[in-house]
Amino acid sequence: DTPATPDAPTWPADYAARYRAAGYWRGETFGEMLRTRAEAHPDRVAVTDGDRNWTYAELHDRATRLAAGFAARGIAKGDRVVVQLPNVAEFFEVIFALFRLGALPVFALPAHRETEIRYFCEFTEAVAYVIPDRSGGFDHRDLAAAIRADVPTLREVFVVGEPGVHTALGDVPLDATQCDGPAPSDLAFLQLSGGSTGVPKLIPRTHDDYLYSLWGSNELCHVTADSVYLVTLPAAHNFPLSSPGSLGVLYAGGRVVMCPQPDPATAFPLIERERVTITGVVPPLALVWTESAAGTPYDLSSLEVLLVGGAKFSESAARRVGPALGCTLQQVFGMAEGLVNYTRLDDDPETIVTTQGLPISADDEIRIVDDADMEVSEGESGHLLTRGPYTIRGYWRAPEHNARAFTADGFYRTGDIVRRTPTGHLIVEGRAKDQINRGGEKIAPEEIENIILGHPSVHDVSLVAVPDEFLGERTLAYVILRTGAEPLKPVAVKKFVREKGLAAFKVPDRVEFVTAFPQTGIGKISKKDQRNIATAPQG
Ligand code: J2J
Repeated sequence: DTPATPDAPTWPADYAARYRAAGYWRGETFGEMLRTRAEAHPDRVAVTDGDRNWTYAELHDRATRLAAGFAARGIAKGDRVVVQLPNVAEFFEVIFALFRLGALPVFALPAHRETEIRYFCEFTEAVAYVIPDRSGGFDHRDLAAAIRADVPTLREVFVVGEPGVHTALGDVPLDATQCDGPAPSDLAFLQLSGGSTGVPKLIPRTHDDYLYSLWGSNELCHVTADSVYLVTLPAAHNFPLSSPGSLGVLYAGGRVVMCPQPDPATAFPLIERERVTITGVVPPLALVWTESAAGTPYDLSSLEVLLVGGAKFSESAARRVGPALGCTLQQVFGMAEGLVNYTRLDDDPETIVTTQGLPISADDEIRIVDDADMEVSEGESGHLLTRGPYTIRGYWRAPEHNARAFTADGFYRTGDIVRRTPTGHLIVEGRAKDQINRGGEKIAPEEIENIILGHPSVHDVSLVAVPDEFLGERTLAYVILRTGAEPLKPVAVKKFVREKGLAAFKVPDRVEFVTAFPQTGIGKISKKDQRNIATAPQG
């Protein structure tokens, strides 16, 4: 008998032993974390969502009962459950119930549509899918029914709200079933990678490693039981979840406030009403908030820290944050694969506005290398490689990709180009991976190119980033039509992508028809030349 193939590479035993000995991995699980907090301060509010205030005792009780209900419905340790919820309190009820069972949430974003969800369900052999009834004007129940009809492993769809043909979360039976929970070294969930390949990769995070990233972040972001964190970005994204995010604040015994929309008209009144102390936003939102703060009638004085990350924050915009919002800017350069860097709250103001910070851990190993994997000289820019106590050693069920994305000795190739200042702060200079960063939302060109190639009139396509003042980057699809094909309008290409059922942010912003692509010396498409052509002055 050959041993079962593990789903993902993990830390070698000597590294795991070192991370435990150093006190990073404390042998806790998410289930235990919530239980101990609920015992220590049952009546403190854990989650605020509109007029609902769930105490720690209530959240724990709900999660416990839902875990039993899920178990009664046959969800077991190791099973995958795709969770696609907007910023509602039930998000935490569901994920803590799954954590208790050792079932793995697969964190979909609210923007994902049929193509992405079908892939997550098929690839992870998910047994269940959790959705809202409607969100952002979209009815998730029909999509869920279509996927359930096609994906044989998918037995259950649970709905927050009106269930339609599915099961309401509130109707899950509540029989108390005993089950062995997960071990601290077990996987807790699968997070999504920003991606640079045809299909998104899944990131396996353990209880041990993720909990370390939380309390490590809490120290650097000064999160305590008095902190009130506003979940401004989509709750399931790694940034608002863990940097220090909702889970960091729950770890500390603080309060999490759900923000249904990130615009100032929604967020500012919530900051005033709930006395929010800390939140995290992407650069385009930071710009909008900074501009709106001037004339706002709302009292934002409770806000102490604004984290900005997910994409490069321009120095000029960074300078405006403190004065406009009356809080400390904290830049964060993180990734769902692990490594997270923060500027320190007591860094001098120049460092805060010009760098993307230092790693959480003294044991985050950083290498900055050239194309041949040789270390560059100090201060030069190069590829960022990293290894450490909360950075994965491989993606889930992706051995071929892992061979490229990790070095033989386990460093993750981030695809980011950085340089290091004499104080060790990292500055993000660019990107080597074929990924587009549209205001923090990541797009893998290959995924969109494969879809556009499915259009009968299209011979070839190349998706590139073009600079954008607001979003940082937008997308441009260069399309070569088949000889003899009817001419197409740009909108027809966009419509084609949209109708395939993809997150709206992946629909190309611009489409241009060309007869050939610029080539590199060895005959590959030169995306660099295409980006340059796109930005060259016209005429
Ligand atoms: C430049 N590029 C950045 C920054 C991320 C905290 C914050 C962000 C993420 C995140 C996260 C950047 N300046 N400040 O998970 O916990 C780009 C890099 C990086 C990629 C990771 C967190 N902050 N980036 O954005 O997995 O290219 O995580 O490799 O979505 O975003 O994307 P993602």
